[in-house]
Amino acid sequence: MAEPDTAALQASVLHIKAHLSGYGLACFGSFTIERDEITDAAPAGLADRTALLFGNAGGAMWQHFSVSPEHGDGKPDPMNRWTSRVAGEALAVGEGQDMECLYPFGAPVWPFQRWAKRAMGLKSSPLGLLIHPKYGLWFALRAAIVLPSGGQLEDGSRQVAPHRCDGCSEKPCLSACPVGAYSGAGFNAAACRSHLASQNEPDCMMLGCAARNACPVGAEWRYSQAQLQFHMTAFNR
Ligand code: B12
Ligand code: SF4
Ligand code: SF4
Repeated sequence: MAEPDTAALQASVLHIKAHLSGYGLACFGSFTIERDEITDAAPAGLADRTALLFGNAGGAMWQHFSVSPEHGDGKPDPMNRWTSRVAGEALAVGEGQDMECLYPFGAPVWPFQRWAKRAMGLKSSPLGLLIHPKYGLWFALRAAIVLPSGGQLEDGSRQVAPHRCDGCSEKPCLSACPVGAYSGAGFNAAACRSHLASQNEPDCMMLGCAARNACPVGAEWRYSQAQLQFHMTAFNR
């Protein structure tokens, strides 16, 4: 197969980024898909291809999602359906022929955190969530758009982000959970869920995970109460 035209690809990528930016979804950088990350259920030919990672930080995406038809239609997985729709539109607008869109939901389970580490130079916080030097814990990954085979972008620069947890001696995130769900042994989802289900514990469901809220980094990017409640409800289904 012929190598894609770099100028045409750059133009296509600019359209895709602009379209997604209009929905509060930012491009967080690019990475290469490694062979051992491909599962049997994956579309063929993804190995060694460059992909762009898209996600949300703070409340930018919520402004758009919260007024979308998906948010109000009462059907399951509204944010996943909204994401698929707007990413599909972006590929159409950008004439993204021979591109694939991969998502952090559904099957197969793609290693989005590993990809974000490569694309953005991030590291994990003690909570398992990646921490960003500016947005703290208040960002998430929504889609990876895989460029055509052989497609390269001119701007392949990578930054290694400072890891804010290194300079955080008190680590308030580790002592804020009332049931100690975060420990050196990983995240105890069962303990968290049973606490969230107890009738006299409205705080995390109303205000968001106390451990995540305890982190001082990027506090100004914290999600709104409506967005926090939406994510907590989705987690606790
Ligand atoms: C399965 C899953 C969960 C499971 C188990 C997590 C686990 N122990 O691995 C459960 C349901 C518990 C979970 C919970 C949450 N999750 Co989750 N989850 C995933 C999912 C779908 C797959 C992870 C996976 O198995 N990857 C497979 C391996 C091979 O890929 P990997 O990148 O190498 O794996 C990394 C993770 O497993 C991670 N990890 C290990 N332990 C833990 C523990 C926690 C709590 C998390 C979040 C990650 C994590 O470390 C690995 C190496 O970096 C990812 C999306 C995705 N496709 O990546 C989101 C994802 C990791 N979750 C995410 C989030 C935000 C959450 C929640 C905070 C949701 C919420 N309420 O908003 C909660 C945390 C609980 C809480 N009280 O709030 C984000 C993390 C964003 C970030 N800043 O890093 C992701 C990337 C989804 C997204 N759209 O951005 N999650
Ligand atoms: S409270 Fe400190 S250790 Fe915990 S996530 Fe935030 S910066 Fe990292
Ligand atoms: S949501 Fe509440 S119970 Fe669950 S891990 Fe966070 S602080 Fe702990």
